Amino acid sequence: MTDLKSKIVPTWCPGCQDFVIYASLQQAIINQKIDIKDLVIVYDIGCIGNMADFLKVFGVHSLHGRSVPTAVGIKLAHPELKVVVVGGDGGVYGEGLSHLIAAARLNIDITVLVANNQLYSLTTGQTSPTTPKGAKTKSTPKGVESVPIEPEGLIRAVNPTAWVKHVSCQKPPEVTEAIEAALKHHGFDLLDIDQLCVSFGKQLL
Ligand SMILES: Cc1ncc(C[n+]2csc(CCOP(=O)(O)OP(=O)(O)O)c2C)c(N)n1
Ligand code: SF4
Ligand SMILES: [Mg+2]
Repeated sequence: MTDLKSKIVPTWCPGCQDFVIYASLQQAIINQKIDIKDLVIVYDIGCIGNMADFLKVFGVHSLHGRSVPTAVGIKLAHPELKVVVVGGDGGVYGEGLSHLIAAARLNIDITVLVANNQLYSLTTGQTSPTTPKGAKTKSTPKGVESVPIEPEGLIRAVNPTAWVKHVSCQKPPEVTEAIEAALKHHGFDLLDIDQLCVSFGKQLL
């Protein structure tokens, strides 16, 4: 696994479950014997997007909410590449939701991995589209009034053939297994990964 790590030590908070996704993704790439020259990872912005600095693979650290269209562009230009998105719930389900739906409807052959901590964490814990109703966050001190979006159902509604799954960082082997399955699948994949933000999300437990 040292081959896939960059020289930069991850800056995530101690105990952040982004470490689980980081390790699982590396393990899945190794288990699936993916040749690094055939892989591109497109990172969104946010704590999870900072993985761009910690992995030694070809990649693009894109804009907040624009990782999916960047990945779609790479895939259309180079269909032979395996293209993976690594983003957060704020970027992929918030600012980038219309791009996610468009890519899913067209069944673009990309793998979207979402670290769903139900918060905008890099900016210190504002509510995101998946924050549970009633939850108190920095931007909703009286509790979130709206219901959270449900990504799996949303994607299945626009593409019944899409590969969609939800796993939790509480069970790291399942995260690795699911990433491997997504990497093997042809067509659009969404893996929603429940991830605890230990600094701003303990009240969501
Ligand atoms: C277009 C744009 N809007 C807002 C921001 C500020 N911003 C940076 S990271 C972030 C939150 C990211 O949340 P999420 O995507 O869930 O990732 P996390 O930090 O939770 O891993 C925001 C709002 C930005 N960089 N660009
Ligand atoms: S703020 Fe939250 S999501 Fe970001 S690194 Fe710290 S624990 Fe992880
Ligand atoms: Mg988030």
